Amino acid sequence: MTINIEYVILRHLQMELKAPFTTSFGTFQRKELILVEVVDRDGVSGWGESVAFSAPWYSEETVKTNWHMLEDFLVPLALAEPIHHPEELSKRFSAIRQNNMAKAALEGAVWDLYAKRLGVPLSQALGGTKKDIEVGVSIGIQPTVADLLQVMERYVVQGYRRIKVKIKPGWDVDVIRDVRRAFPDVPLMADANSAYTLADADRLKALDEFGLLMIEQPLAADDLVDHARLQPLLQTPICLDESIRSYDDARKALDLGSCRIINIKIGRVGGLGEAKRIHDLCAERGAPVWCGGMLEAGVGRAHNIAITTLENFTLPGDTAASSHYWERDIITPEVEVHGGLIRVPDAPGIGYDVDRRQVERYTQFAKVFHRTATA
Ligand code: OSB
Ligand code: MG
Repeated sequence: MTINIEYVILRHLQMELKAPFTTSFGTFQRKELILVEVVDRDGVSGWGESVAFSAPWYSEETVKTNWHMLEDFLVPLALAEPIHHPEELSKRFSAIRQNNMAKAALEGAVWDLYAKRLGVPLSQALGGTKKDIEVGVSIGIQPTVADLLQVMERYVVQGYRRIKVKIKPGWDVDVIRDVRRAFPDVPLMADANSAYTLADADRLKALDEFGLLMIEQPLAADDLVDHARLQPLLQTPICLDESIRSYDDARKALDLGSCRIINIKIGRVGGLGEAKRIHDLCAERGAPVWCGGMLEAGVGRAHNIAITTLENFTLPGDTAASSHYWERDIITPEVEVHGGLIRVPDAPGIGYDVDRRQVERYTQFAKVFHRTATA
């Protein structure tokens, strides 16, 4: 197949979160995001979403650095020549170091277009087989433990398949003890977003008694070595998030024993192709994976659902319902969760319609990039 991209539209959106979301590195009140639309000669559109945040807290990328990378480097590469497969575009992008979220946003839009041209759901184009996916929910740090228990209750009742609680020094062992007392049987995990060091090993070890499914990213965002020293001290499996930015990072982490589980975020690893390669490697090595979240709007959520249909995504991911974060999402239908399951859409591409009226409502500015006449 040949994909001829005629033009690309970058839109800068701003969406208010229903409730502030707090992690060990800061609080989010709203989400700024870049929506990427690639349009081919027949007027078919593919959609991607940059998951970078406004500030460089989670990683060094931001909405502005993503816009810069897309405008000045990545979009020109996508428009330069026809594309025969999304992987060909990833290869073109490999000449540019890092900037994985910017790459993933455009690569994801081309994957959507590619699947639409094939007339198959994106999940199927990626090799996924599941018809439903199991999901959990991530709960931010709350003002009090009572607030946390109240919020948790809501999601447990709704049937989410596991609950993730954010922790940081001073909001950890005591909080998890109270949570366990209130919900003895709920599948539970904790995410530290790099808030600890090896010196805190005893504190992390104290979490062992609560039967957590895993502890996510306890140590530094760029570390594999200290995690490899920590893991043998704990019964709780370590899951890496921030530390895994590529297939090679995943390979090294598994070789070193830095973790037993990997959280795959499409943006963090540079796209659906790399996400799939990490998935395949983990399947070979017997390490389960799950799909993380970046407070995505509907387009990003749809991509997460598609990749989660691959076989070795055996643990519930963070792809909650649209209504968990948004008053009104940018896709129709919105992502719905029933009994902790999302039904995988079977329409071509991402399988949800982008609601252009909502997109316009949230768009602050946009820019169109045309193929140069000679290409
Ligand atoms: O570490 O997984 C994370 C949100 C913002 C930044 C980092 C993370 C998170 C979450 C929420 O845990 C994921 C989601 O619900 O989208
Ligand atoms: Mg995380």
